[in-house]
Amino acid sequence: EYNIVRPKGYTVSYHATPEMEKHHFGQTHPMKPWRLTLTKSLVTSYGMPFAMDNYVTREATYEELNTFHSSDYLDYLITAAPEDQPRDIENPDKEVKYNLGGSDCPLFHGLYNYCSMSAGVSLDAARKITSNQSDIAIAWAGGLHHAKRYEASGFCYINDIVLAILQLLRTHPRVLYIDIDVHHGDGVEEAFFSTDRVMTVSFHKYHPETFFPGTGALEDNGPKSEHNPGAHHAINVPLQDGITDAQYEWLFESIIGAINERYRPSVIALQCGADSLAGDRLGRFNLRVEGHGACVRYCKSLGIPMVVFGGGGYTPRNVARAWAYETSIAIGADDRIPETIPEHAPWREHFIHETLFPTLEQSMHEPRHNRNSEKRLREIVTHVHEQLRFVA
Ligand code: ZL4
Ligand code: CA
Ligand code: ZN
Repeated sequence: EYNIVRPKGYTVSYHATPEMEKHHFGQTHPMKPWRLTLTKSLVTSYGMPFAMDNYVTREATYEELNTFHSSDYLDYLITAAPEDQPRDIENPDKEVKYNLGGSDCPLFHGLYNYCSMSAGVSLDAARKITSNQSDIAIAWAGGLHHAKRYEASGFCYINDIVLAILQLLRTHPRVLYIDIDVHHGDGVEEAFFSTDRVMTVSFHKYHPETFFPGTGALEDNGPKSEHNPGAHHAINVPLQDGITDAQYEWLFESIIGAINERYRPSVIALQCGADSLAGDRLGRFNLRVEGHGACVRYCKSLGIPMVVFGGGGYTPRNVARAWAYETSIAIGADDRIPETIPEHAPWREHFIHETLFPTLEQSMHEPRHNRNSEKRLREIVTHVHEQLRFVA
């Protein structure tokens, strides 16, 4: 009814599984897998599935997870039960095995299923790119960028992005990884520290003492040990509270534009964490859905195949808005979908304001003070340009 048709000349695939959405991290935990249900329902209400190839994916196998994660860690993840959770009210973050069972990465019923589902979605998306069956593959259930080879971290247990990039590397010489989650994409950065076939770029709030995970300084560009081909292939864009759409879009286009010219990636992996939006429960920025989506539009305009992942996002109605809007950008329907949340959308009552694009005032009681000076943003761009001189 909104005249949503398949895009001309390219294919978009949408990868999901309703299985993932039924899992719970715990009543008050910020991560709500249910936000994926809300996203899917908004995408469907706008009629977007008509314009895409839609896949319901299977769980990733142990062998697939093992291409990055250690067997010791996976074996524990399979068998660890919520009963193994250290219940210590005095000290909820007491030392635990593989960082599992604390308040950030709780053990919950069906945890292994949740993890292998998320990884399955991202791997499926990456495979559609490597087999040339899709040009933009969407995996909102993925994007769990903090997980390490042998350890869970920051709500992430399995690094589906690393697994997907390993798949992309089978047919692509150079992968550009871009991360617009408000947190530093440390797990993905670290996994590819020693190769020049993956360049990682993370935009994030940086404040080592107070903001997780505390890494990702401007000067951290990959270990500069002798003969490390991966040196200079990690780019970090450390930001402060309150950055606006205009500043973020300028930074994003200056930096990604320069990287694209110099590095010439053959495929892009874009993590679209929605906790960089204004009004996010954990976030600190003043981005609107339009500004967040502009990053997706810019990447698409480069005309390179792309896998699009989810990630953080702790105010579910805004996560659904951003990822539905970004789905519309992928299929080229962003100028055709109405700004008002469809009349017939289930869950419509969750969208307090009935628009896809809430204003800053609608997103939060008081917009955050912007602590990013124009001078500092120019310094960041200059530093990135200097790093790129080392890139062959
Ligand atoms: C919570 O309310 O900064 C977990 C986590 C659980 C329920 C009740 C338990 C109360 C906020 C966060 C105790 C909570 C103590 N519950 C949490 C150093 C910390 C140790 C844990 O978007 N405490 C750790 C991780 C970050 C820390 C952010 C972002 C993931 C991603 C990709 C991960 N961890 C201090 C905090 C709550 C909770 C409320 C919380 N945890 C906020 N920030 C963190 O990049 C998906
Ligand atoms: Ca980031
Ligand atoms: Zn995040």
